[in-house]
Amino acid sequence: MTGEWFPGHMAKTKRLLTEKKKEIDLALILLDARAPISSINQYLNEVFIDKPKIYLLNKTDLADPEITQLWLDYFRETNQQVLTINAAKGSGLRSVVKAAESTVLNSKKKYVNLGLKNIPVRSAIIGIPNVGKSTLLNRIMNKKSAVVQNKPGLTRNLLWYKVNDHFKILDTPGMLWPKFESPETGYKIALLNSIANYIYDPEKVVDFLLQTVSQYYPEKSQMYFNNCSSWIQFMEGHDVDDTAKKAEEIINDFRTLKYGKITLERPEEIINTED
Ligand SMILES: Nc1nc2c(ncn2[C@@H]2O[C@H](COP(=O)(O)OP(=O)(O)OP(=O)(O)O)[C@@H](O)[C@H]2O)c(=O)[nH]1
Ligand SMILES: [Mg+2]
Repeated sequence: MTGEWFPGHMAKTKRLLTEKKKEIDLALILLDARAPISSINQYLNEVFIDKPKIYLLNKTDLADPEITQLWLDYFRETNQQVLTINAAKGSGLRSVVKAAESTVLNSKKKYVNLGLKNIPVRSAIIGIPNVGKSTLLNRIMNKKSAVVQNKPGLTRNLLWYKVNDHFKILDTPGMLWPKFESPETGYKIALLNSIANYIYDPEKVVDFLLQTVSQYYPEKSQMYFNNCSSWIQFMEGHDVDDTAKKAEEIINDFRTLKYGKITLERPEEIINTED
């Protein structure tokens, strides 16, 4: 899964965003609260290096709330603006609009000081496929403007939406990057349903899931996986013909909360690798 793959439309999106950069005042970077660091697209962040950014941890209803709090602390301690939201339900959105406005007005202080009114706030929503960008946009617009579906790669165009006279939002296609840093990053992206399922090996993905659950959620590991921390170990106790299909089922059960709220990575992992 670390091999070569990168759909052409993603490279095109980066090029188009680079071209549109002058029209964008702020990047709203949507992350999946179940794996906030693995869902940061450094490849795309390069485009927005000199722009104000707000990180939004989405799908908080699916993540472990205690770990979400640790992630909020982590982002704040590293001086990055961050908010938690649940785009599907629409919670936390007022804070997003407010934060976007004040961040942009702050960055355009000289115009504000000149007494100019209705200074435009043009935010681009960016993030990996299926993280909830179009859902967030629809919620902010308060109507179904953009197409939403639980499958990666739905939005294919960059489109501006007008929230009010001075507030505009750009919906963008989900983007990944040409090569995952590590196989684990790929497994997490697969679990989040942000990559087409023919690209990954479900058994490797579940092997990673079992390892993670056994490390961070021993009670769940006991309850659902007989304390197995690997796919081979788990399969030893099961008589299954189609092991890939069984693995897909487990992935689906993870996504639909059958095992409860599981967060796949923790700030301590980063702090440990920085040492
Ligand atoms: N549980 C939960 N589901 C969410 C949340 N936000 C979005 N979703 C769901 O995630 C799926 C993908 O949402 P989209 O808004 O289409 O995602 P996108 O980022 O626009 O996806 P692409 O256009 O493919 O890049 C849909 O099934 C949404 O209902 C959330 O906060 N919680
Ligand atoms: Mg979309």
